[in-house]
Amino acid sequence: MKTTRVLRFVLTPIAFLTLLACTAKGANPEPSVDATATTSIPVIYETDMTLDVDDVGALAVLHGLQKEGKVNLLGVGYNEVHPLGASVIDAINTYYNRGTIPIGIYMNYRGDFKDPDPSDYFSQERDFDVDNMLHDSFDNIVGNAVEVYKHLLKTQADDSVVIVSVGFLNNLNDLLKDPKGFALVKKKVKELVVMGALHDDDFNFTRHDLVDQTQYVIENWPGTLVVTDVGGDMITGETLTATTPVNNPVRRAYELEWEQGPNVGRSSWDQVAVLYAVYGTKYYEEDWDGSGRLRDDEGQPKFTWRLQKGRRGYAAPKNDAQTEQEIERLMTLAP
Ligand SMILES: [Ca+2]
Repeated sequence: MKTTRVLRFVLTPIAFLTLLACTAKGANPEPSVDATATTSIPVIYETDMTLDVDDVGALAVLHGLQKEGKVNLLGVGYNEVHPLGASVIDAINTYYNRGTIPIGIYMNYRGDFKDPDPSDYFSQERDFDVDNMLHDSFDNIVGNAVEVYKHLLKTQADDSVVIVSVGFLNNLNDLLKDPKGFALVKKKVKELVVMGALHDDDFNFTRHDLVDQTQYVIENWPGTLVVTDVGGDMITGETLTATTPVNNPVRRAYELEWEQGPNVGRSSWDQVAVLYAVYGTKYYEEDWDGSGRLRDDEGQPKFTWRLQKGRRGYAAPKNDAQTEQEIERLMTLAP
């Protein structure tokens, strides 16, 4: 509780002022667009980057895909509540020369975010933690996630944006409950890809007492929502130390996570979701039959949804080894 309350008072004014400053400067409000991005997929990445490190790997994959012209990363939503989360995301974006990408953070006004997660790769107050790596939080918007989403979506082509959620669904719940947010999602978003177990998820869908928000998003998302839950056995990030420089925050995060040191990888749930969002049926089998099932945080049945073509689906890699290799390749690409 204490952390939550402190966060609310520390982050809210900074974020609000930053958002105001960016608007007041009269700076071009258009999201950053790479010159090569004309045929690429506009993506918003929604992450809980804190406890586990596959969120870092998945952001690296998105930057790799952008380098290859396949993605235009419009912004990042942060659905955990660690006060240094935005700095870590910005440090990674800065390493890839995209430090002006807007970052939307969860505003815990209702205090409904229980037991925030700690991190091994930031917040330890060591000089070499990822939040202390090179970045500038004042050259990009850092604001309320709902406002950042609306700002990003309004300038995009209809039915074009893909949102990839690899953490909790609190930001997207708030976005749907905002009337303008809902209208923009309906008009501009092509697909939402969600990392979470199709049946009885016990982390992304229930942690922090957010199971009602999860149900709301799965029930009310106005377009296509596809779940992925494969990746536990796919270990990636093992070659970051050997193949990328010491100033790479992705490498640093993997070395610090669980205090595991160099040349050790981690499961790839979040990268699997990102790769599906961009590669689709080239690498994945889609399933539009059957159902998904949500349990509450006590493990009791709560909600069941039907899979249906174009509305609710499930996707898994056709070939785990091929997908794992592609993730490792993209995670270790130079900026
Ligand atoms: Ca995650």
